[in-house]
Amino acid sequence: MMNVDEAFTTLREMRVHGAGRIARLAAQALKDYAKDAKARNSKEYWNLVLKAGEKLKSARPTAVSLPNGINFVLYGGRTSFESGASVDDIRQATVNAANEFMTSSVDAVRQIAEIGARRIKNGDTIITHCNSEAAIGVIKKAHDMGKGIKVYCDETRPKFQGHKTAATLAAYGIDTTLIVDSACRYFMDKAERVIVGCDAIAVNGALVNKVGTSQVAVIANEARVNFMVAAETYKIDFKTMDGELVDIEERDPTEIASKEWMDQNPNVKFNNPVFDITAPQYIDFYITEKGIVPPGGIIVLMKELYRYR
Ligand code: RI2
Repeated sequence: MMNVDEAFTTLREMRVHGAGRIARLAAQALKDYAKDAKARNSKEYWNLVLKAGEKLKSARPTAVSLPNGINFVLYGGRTSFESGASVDDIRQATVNAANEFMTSSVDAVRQIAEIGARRIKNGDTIITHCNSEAAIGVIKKAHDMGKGIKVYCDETRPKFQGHKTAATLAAYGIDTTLIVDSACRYFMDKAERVIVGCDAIAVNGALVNKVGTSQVAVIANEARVNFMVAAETYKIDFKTMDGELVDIEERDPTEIASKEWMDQNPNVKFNNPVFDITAPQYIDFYITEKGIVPPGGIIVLMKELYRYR
């Protein structure tokens, strides 16, 4: 059990990362809060829950799974609140929605693994970037199916989440090689497929994912290597439908240079965006829990899921 402030700090400091995991952690924290919050009446109770939800949503700006997960939970509670229900009934509706979100999020990762693994052929060499639960699920499933795959993992500066991916895949018995990000083009000639995760999907089918993903996609396109994205549908960013852009999280420069080096080089400026945008023309398809979707099909999914925005 984690209170809202602790969850906020855990997310902000990236002690838990990965778009799916952060959404589930936030949904769990909101559920725990909703379970215990004390109020004299429904309006007061609902305002408290809304405020807690807003705080959690603000912990990280880019991974839209976070606001979408929270909005799903709030949708459950709000429907009950707007029907004039008692505090206890709204409480129960909010808790139920949180449980539903967490269960369906885990299920989605499992379904994506099943669907995506069928797109991997025997003996494929795969490149992956960063640390994505959904992408790892596909790779593991292909291995379980006896496809004899080999994986190159970009180390993924600045936080080296690729090390985590490499450790996970190697421990699972998969032939795994860690490479530096700048060696990606060198190894692309050896690959048949790239598979990455997703932090957000825009209305035009563009992918927002860990910085460096767009370079990998352009290189894959040049080498005619299949580029696939493993993405749960709650990573669709509804605000892009109204023309809003996805905020790109800029993190502390100490992630890319030491304090000591900065002091020695006071005229050097720093930029540390942690996500970038891959244009739809570089993406072959998204693997979602609802099936394979080309970038141009994202708008159809958006319309279907719009009520949770
Ligand atoms: P899953 C991560 O972001 C990476 O960008 C990764 O590709 C994406 O979330 C999706 O991860 P961060 O939280 O939901 O490490 O597939 O900044 O695990």
